[in-house]
Amino acid sequence: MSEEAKKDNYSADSIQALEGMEHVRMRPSMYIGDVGVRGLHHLVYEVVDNSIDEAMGGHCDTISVTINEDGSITTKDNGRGIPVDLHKKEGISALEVVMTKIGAGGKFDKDSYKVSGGLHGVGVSCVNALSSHLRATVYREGKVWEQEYERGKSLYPVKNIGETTERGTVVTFYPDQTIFTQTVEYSYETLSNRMRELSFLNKGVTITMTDKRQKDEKGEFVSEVFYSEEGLKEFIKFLDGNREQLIREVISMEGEKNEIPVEVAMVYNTSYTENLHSYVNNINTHEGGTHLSGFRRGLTSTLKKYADASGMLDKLKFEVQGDDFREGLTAIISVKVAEPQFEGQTKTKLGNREVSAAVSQAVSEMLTNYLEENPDDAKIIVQKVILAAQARHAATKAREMVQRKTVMSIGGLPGKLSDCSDQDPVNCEVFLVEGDSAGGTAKQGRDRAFQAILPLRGKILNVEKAMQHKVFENEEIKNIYTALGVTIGTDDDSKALNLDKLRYHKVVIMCDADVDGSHIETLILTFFFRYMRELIEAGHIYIATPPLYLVKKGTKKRYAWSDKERDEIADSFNGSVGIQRYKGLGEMNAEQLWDTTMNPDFRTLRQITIDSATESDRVFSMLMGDEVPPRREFIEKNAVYANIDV
Ligand code: 0RA
Repeated sequence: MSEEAKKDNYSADSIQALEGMEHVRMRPSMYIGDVGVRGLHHLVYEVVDNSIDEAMGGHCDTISVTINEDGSITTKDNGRGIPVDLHKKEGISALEVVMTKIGAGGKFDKDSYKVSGGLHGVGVSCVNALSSHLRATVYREGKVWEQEYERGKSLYPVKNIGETTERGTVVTFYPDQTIFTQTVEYSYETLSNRMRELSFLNKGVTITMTDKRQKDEKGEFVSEVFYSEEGLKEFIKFLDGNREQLIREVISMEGEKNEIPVEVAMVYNTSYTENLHSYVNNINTHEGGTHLSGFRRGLTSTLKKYADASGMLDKLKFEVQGDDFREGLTAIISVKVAEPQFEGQTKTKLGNREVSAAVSQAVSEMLTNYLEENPDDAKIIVQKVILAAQARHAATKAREMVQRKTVMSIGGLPGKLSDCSDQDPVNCEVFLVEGDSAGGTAKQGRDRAFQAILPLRGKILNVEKAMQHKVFENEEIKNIYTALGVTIGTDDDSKALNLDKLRYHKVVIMCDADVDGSHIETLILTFFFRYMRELIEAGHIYIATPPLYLVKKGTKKRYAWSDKERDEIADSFNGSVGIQRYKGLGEMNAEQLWDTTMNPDFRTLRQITIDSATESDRVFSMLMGDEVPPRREFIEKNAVYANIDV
């Protein structure tokens, strides 16, 4: 048989597999969510999840992820290695089945405890299908095996390439540029945040993240090693590092309830925000679900019982509610569920009924013990709850005011809002503009058919430091609620935002391109993050990018958004040029503002997405909290919204 014929014959065996793989390439979003930045990073998580599975089964304790010089990714683990023996049904090596068959999932042994798996749990074959090239190297039972693939098709049968005393799997892949057309560039920040998170969620596993595209001051590749001895307890300390702890210790538990592994850690701090983060099989469940409601139920009932018995609530004139127990609470709940049912808009809400009771019981036991053993802290917690209840009482009134104003449609709109004429929210945009004067320019420059302007006066309230009722009493914030037309859920357990009446599908924050402007931008983002997170998650929040310079020569004019661009334009104009630096939006006239920043044909809007809820939480608490030194250090080192992936 000729080489060609052999190849054809070989691939004929795997026609079935290729069909599945072709489908992944045809409809990648069905498998990895999207083909943008998120989907690109998802490829890495998908491979690493398999390594984490090995670790959870006790077969692996070391994982590394490397961004190579050429932009490809290499993951390595010291697990059992993907099996390479003949897969009887398929008639090819098990390695090839794992790499080229969709839905093979990977594990054939029934008793293997597979609960990890990415958002979609699609397996490494998906990564292979979406890579222009992939190489899998397996170290197993004394031998080294290898196979390479192009766009999911194997280039040759699995071959033995040597001997070894090691164990594990190494995968190197190049994301396919014809699939990931937007970008194939990996963010070290994004990947390392996820690796850190995974190390907290899987204590005892060493995860090394390296970026060979960058070197540090010492001339070494940028690299971090993540290892957590105590898991969630340390995760809480990391998250709350910028907040002042109210009780001595992080309260934590780990165990199994009704055969469901449950881990919980929590602490109270002096802030007024509630920070609950929940995970199922290492996936952040943004929309919560049964594990979160189980946590809430367990927390409320246990604390309420304790508070009632303590007599401290006797003087209170109204009932304490669920919310009151969670003010200033930071908690992480992590459960492992064999067959998770994910629901909700982004499929990040756990639906399994049985999990609720398991978590609720676990939390009750943990808290009951803690309160008994730490009466001083118990008292501090109850006092905090009472204060929260009193503040909520005041806040309810303020919130109802916001609510009432929002519900009134015509005439209820803020006086400062210059609305657009189109009534269809899908077409409409609202610009939140810093200051009345820039607001005036924007009002002149806009296309009034679909663009509305809401000027905000100076610095808006720092919601990170304010109690809830102060937030709802604030004029600028009330204006934002009424202008956007969103209302706040009234049921006790959720302050969920109602977006049904959202009046604009694009909400654009437009601030000066200077330090003050970026501070205001951060304040507004903090507000959206803490009070209207659903708007960010639904992709409605954007940042406008006004230019920094106008380069002029005679009648030739061009705008520049960076120093580099300014110099390039100046060079291209050759000869002496005039350069105008825009310090603020106010320095542009209406036409310039339209041309550069508001006209949909030419502007660049940066959409705000939440890359990692826990990391955003940490950064906002740092940027906006009381602890000034870390904030300064952070702002000096990074862009203000470094972790909000825009
Ligand atoms: C299939 C079966 C087994 C392990 C794996 C796949 C596996 C996949 C990956 C991907 C990256 N690292 C991995 N490590 C293991 C079970 C192996 C056995 O039963 O010996």
